Amino acid sequence: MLKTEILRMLKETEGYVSGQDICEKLQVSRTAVWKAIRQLGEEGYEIEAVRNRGYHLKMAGDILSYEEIASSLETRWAGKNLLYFDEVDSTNNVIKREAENGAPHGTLAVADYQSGGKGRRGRVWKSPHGVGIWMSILLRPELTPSSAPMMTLPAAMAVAEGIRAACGLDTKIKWPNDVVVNGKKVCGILTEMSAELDAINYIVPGIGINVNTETFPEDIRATATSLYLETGRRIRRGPVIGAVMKAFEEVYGRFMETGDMSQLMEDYNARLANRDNKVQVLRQEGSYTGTALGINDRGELMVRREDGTMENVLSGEVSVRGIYGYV
Ligand code: BT5
Repeated sequence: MLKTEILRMLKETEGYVSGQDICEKLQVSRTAVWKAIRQLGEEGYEIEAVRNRGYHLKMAGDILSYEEIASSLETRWAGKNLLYFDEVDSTNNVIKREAENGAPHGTLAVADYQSGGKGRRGRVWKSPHGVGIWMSILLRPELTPSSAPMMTLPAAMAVAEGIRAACGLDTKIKWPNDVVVNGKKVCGILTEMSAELDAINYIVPGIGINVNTETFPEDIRATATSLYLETGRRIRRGPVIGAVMKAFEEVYGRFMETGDMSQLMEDYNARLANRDNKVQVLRQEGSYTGTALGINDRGELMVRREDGTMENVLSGEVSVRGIYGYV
């Protein structure tokens, strides 16, 4: 799309980009360029036009749009098929519908607002306007259905790495599906799938990142945080999406070489927030406490119970709570 390509050129250039250069590089008319620049202006980009010099993008605010995301992606397949919505019920639902209609591996749906954001087990994921990244990606891996829940783990690693690359902020992972800073949740992941008995049709990791949220509703104030609250800076969402997707391609590649966490285990455990912590494993059959030692190559959390016996906790089976707080 022309607007995306122009935006990409403007972002890559410190000074001015001449109208002539844009026309030549993108093989379009002056009028088409002028129209696209005007539309970008209407979307909120501040683009200076100076006679004989060309166009210059002033530091953009945090705008989320198709063009903003597309021009931030440096990936081979993740997000190549991109869908953007100002408002949607849940990007996981969007991707599931797309998957049923044959959308390709790597299709990415991003929304500025979700009216029905979902957490696990029917919980609600608060997804207000203008301050977060609510996105889901379609994966069609050749794996056995029992491996699918594990996909949450590489997704969490990609979020942690993407946040580090885009904002220089170190985060930890609370097994299996949260990314945390200072013991508070900055990101949650919900992985859904469709499978036959012996094969996966598709997997949908849905990622919610609180980016510029200033205050949270009362019920999650003590446990939730945002990139803005942790860095003290306004963060642009486009580059964070780009960095997370780039990191995701890399970790997904390493995951798929073996179809499990064996190559990622060490990096994952280095970022594990609950490592060596006392945890409470909440199961329907009854809960118990122990010490979280790290994950194994199946992505299970290895817990040493107080009587010394070892348990491998399967994600999706249980919730893990820190005894001294949320992590
Ligand atoms: C999760 O569930 O953490 C998974 C969240 C996944 C959200 C993404 S957004 C894109 C995609 N589309 C969707 O509809 N969902 C995915 P869980 O571990 O069950 O945690 C849910 C709990 O987190 C809630 O019960 C609240 O206590 C808390 N919570 C809700 N909204 C929050 C937020 N914005 N930030 C931090 N905590 C939140």
